Amino acid sequence: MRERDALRRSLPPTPPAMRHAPRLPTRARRAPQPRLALLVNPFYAKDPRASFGKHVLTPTLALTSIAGATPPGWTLRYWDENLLQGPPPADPLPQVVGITVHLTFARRAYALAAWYRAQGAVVVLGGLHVLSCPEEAQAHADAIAIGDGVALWPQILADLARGTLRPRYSADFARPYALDPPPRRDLLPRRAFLTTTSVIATRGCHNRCGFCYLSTAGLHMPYRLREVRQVVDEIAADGQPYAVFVDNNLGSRRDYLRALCHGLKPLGIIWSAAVTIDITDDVPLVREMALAGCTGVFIGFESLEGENLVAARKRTPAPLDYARRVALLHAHGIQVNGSFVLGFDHDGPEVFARTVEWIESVRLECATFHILTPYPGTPLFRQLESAGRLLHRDWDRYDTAHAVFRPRHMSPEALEHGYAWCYDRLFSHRSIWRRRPPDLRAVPAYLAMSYLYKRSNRLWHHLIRRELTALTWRPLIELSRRRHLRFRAQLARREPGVPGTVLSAGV
Ligand code: B12
Ligand code: SF4
Repeated sequence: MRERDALRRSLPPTPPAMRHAPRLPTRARRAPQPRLALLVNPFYAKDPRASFGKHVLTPTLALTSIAGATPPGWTLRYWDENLLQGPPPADPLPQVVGITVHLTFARRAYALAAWYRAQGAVVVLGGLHVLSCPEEAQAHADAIAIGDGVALWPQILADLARGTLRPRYSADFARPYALDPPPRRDLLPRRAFLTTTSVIATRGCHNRCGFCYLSTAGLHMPYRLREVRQVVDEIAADGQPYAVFVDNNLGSRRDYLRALCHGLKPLGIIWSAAVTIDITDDVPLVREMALAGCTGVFIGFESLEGENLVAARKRTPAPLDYARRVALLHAHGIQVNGSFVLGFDHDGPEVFARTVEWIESVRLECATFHILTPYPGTPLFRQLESAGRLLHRDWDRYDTAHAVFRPRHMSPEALEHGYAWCYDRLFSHRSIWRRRPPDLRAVPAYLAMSYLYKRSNRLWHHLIRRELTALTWRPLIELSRRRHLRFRAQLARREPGVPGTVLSAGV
């Protein structure tokens, strides 16, 4: 306990706006404006150890996707509480408020629902947490949407207009993706995000790891692909230099990714995506990704301990071979943001130093740490619950920054302490410097990006409030894009299979 307090003291003070949702003012019941719909992304507390910048990297795609499916005749408004612009709009009062719910911000979503309902608006809740805990969500809404909101939102609005709203709507994620209309990115405050082009090409994953939300009981999410043309047109229409794919795993179907790269190449933009490390089995595909603008991949390494991966049912190459695979991505100018889960059953207190030292030794440009978190409905949740190892069900703390279960080889406090230590070490000057690219020409851009992303939390608060995110970040993106275009011209001239130096200063 004393250790934890010492850690808290070592943190710079977090601005209250990053920790607490805005107060909801008292308002009387009144007549809502017919056919006005408001879509809300609720506030969540930010972990002061991690970067505040990541919360304004891209907007949630859930709300813009639903917005795209809104029938004609409705006026739409979009509100993201994490942009720190004060309490959400209520004047005029919308007829319907759609709120997206993840478990970490479920409490805030329910508070918003109560506030809007008390004034006379109809509230619809949807999102991952509604799917995992429908009974809980039902108590807070006029209607809940379980599953694919793009299919359900038009039905909900039609029923509402007819006065036949039902309390519960369900849809799986199996309908053809080509039917989905393009997301309404025009509703977004464009200056507030690094890029408004968060985009999705596929749904699902070839894996089903026991801790992943994809293994939630009742979630039917077959691997679905969108038409390459649809995805490329959507990206081109948004006109941004950088796109972020929010797919669970863009590399699950290699033939598809190859075709997508072919379509993306002429756009001349840069992009990043989550893939599994086995993508490096296919070196020509990695090359095609690089030639198509990929400057960064987000990879769930999860653990360097093979037994943890087996227990989690993650099919992945051996951790001993990870370093070679990372080097291969680097040789193609692709930066690696690794995701690591701490607190598995085969993790002892040595896991923290071992993980960070490995990250430094292979020069991962960035990494995120997550305390193992059992999401309700997953095999991991059932396993820990039946073993009596869950500490509580306070969803606010199921944010991967808190230990919510009893780890096998350490105390919950030691796990939280180790997690915080990992971030402190990763964001230290020493670690940033140790992970610099070997090519000196790429170092200034790497340092600028690292310092802005990892060591500017106090600044981020102001940038977010004043909607300066795009303005501040954009020059670095443009620099990365230009370096990438030069790099890829060289790569195209190189014989496939010949490793090169890292020139790209990608995102
Ligand atoms: C982009 C992203 C982020 C971004 C932005 C998140 C945001 N709130 O907007 C950033 C980087 C900030 C982020 C941070 C975190 N994230 Co995140 N993130 C994602 C990611 C990759 C994409 C989300 C997305 O846009 N999906 C696409 C949309 C279209 O899908 P969808 O949300 O499921 O929405 C559909 C339906 O659910 C439904 N629906 C959704 N909302 C509504 C609302 C209404 C009214 C209706 C009718 C329907 C509806 O319709 C939609 C269309 O079909 C997902 C993984 C994934 N691929 O989904 C993880 C994910 C959502 N994140 C997760 C986590 C754990 C976090 C963190 C807590 C991790 C951390 N410690 O950093 C933080 C904190 C954020 C928080 N407290 O929620 C988990 C959530 C687990 C859970 N059960 O809730 C996920 C699933 C990743 C994972 N594999 O575990 N994240
Ligand atoms: S590989 Fe990643 S996205 Fe796929 S099931 Fe495992 S954790 Fe989920």
